[in-house]
Amino acid sequence: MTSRIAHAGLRSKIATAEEAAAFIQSGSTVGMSGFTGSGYPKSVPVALASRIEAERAAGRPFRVRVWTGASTGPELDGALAKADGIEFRLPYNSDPIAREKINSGEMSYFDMHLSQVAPMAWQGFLGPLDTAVVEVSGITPDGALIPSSSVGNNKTWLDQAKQVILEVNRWQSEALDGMHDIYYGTALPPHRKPIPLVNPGDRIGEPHFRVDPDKIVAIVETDAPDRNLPFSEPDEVARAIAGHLQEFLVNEVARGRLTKELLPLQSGVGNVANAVMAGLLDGPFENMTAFTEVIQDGMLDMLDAGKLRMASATAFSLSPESAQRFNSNAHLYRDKLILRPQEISNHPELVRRLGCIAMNGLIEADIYGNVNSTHVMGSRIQNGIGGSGDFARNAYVSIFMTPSTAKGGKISAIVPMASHVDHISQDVQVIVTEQGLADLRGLAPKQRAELIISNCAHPDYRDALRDYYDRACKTSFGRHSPNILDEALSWHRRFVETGTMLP
Ligand code: 0RQ
Repeated sequence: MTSRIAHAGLRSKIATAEEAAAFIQSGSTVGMSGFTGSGYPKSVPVALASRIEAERAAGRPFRVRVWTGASTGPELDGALAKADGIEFRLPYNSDPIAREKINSGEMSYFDMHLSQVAPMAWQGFLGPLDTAVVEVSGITPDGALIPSSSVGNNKTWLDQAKQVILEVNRWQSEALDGMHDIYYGTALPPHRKPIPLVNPGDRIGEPHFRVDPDKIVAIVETDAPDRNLPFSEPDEVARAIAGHLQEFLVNEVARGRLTKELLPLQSGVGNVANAVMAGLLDGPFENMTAFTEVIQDGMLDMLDAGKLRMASATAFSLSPESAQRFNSNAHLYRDKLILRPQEISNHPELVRRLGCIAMNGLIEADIYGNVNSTHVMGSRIQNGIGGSGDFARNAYVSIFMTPSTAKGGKISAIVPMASHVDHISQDVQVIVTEQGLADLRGLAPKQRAELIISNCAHPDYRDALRDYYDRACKTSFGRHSPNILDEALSWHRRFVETGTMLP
């Protein structure tokens, strides 16, 4: 097996995962690579988890602070959370074990806008970074690092960490080399300059990461697949949502507000977002582009079909089958895909300049169109805000989509008052459920409520919402966004007490 480490001097740093994990101290902060199940280190975190368990068994408590790009895989968040080894986590988590620890109050979690992680680290708000653990797909003869299937915050971790551990994963396709665009032009205020990107396909940086070789303490060679969850086949509900969205976009073209190329697409995480991409595959749009965070199966299909001209993102988020398909044919995508640091893929300046069409999932929306993307019943974190805020506030049009009910109909996704707000009504311009679409642009709160209740709410909850709204209009303290304070969150209380929002 040929080594992917082409720098002769760095070969002397090759170590086992256990030897590498021994460089990490309890109480320290570790910046790991990884973004939605791709490009995360796969062997050092597992070795670290074993060490944490052994230390604890010997009566020595051992926990670390973990920073990443976004969610990772079971070998990172899952293994470390299971070992009870994470004291503090940022900026995004979707691992079920870590979620339980966060929701039971055992793990602190700072859920933040993904574009803000690197700037905040540079500004010093997050504290010092002790160790970077970064997966790469190779090391060049002059010691530059060829990124892997996600870029995330790796540039920042490599620059800021006192010591660096690398995993060189030969499972990653060698054809990834040249697909990345690592921009080194960011600065802190007051020295910031405009980011010179005016098209989603512009290259403004370098293909590789720079790293100070003296900081590298260990290099572990791996051969392990990224582990993303498979997407479920779009069901009737997802297909209906995709259909309403498609109709909306066709209408926008007919009115001359968009062309057939649309504008750069941003598509969020999850099954519904993937189904929407699948829907666009059959739509009348051509030569589209994406300026987004993750490339999902649906986008790969659109690239294959020639519907999508190119996609810019920070990571892949492919099902195991699509990851295999991409790996075998990666060279075919060389001119069509660009992976960038997440501070660039999600940069508000760029999202606003390009005029992205943002499409994100939600947990619940209220009748005025405030959106909760993160908290179940106002207190249990599901995943995190991720990049949805970066895109929603700055997009050309900000669309949120969801099935109208959750948990088999026991929860309404449209509620009198959102139990937590991630996206204020001003950042929410369109809401779509399988029931229909509400175009809220230019509407005042009461007009928004009429439309959301009629078009988006499930019939099982529609009358109750209308009844609440009618009474609120008559009795509310203010009549701009009428609410009945004692009742606004009663649907959530009913669910917590009885297991259903239905009376
Ligand atoms: O939980 O699997 O335990 O049943 O939430 O819900 O309906 O499968 O939808 O996969 O599209 O995810 C908002 C979570 C939607 C996602 C959210 C429960 C539901 C299920 C998933 P189960 P669905 P999706 C940029 C964009 C924030 C980050 C973001 C998300 C699970 O889109 O995390 O937008 N968004 N990033 O049962 C209780 C409700 C519920 C509910 C759904 N009202 N009450 N549970 N669920 N609605 C990309 C990145 O940032 C990486």
